[in-house]
Amino acid sequence: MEVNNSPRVAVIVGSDSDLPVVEGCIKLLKNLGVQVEAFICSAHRTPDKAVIIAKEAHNKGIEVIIAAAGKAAHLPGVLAANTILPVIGIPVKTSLMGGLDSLLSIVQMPSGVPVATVGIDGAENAALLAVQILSLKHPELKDRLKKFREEMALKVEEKNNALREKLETD
Ligand code: RP5
Repeated sequence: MEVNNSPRVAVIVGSDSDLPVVEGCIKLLKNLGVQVEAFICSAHRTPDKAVIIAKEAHNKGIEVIIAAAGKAAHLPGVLAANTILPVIGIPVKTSLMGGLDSLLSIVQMPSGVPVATVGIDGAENAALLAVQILSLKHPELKDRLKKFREEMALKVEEKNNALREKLETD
């Protein structure tokens, strides 16, 4: 049963310690007009729940799953194994290995079960990639993505102008 026609994303973290990493992701998704459903769920500490969330996601109207995890970061892969929805993995930076452990755990999926992996702590890119996928079905998101890119380019141009002005006056 589909809940409504609004674009909807699930953001799932492996621990509450991952929450600061996904705050920006959730904010950006909401700013772009995407409904967010959030869960704390561990592939290792609550494995049954991870399977249930993945299996029920489609029927709840979720169209993309974003999953952030650190260390032996198996959450995105476990979710991907239990749904055909696209799963975007965010490797969380860790104190011992800087997030390389998380990155390799998420990106090196076996052939047949992909996880679209963004950079370490790449929460904003995860949100944007999710919205780009959603925009194929929800055309209103295309205009918002274009506006986001234009504003981003404008900010770079402003910094460029400020730099050039500074060099001229130095
Ligand atoms: C992973 O272990 C979580 O995604 C988290 O990044 C990491 C550490 O979890 P805590 O010990 O902080 O709960 O499952």
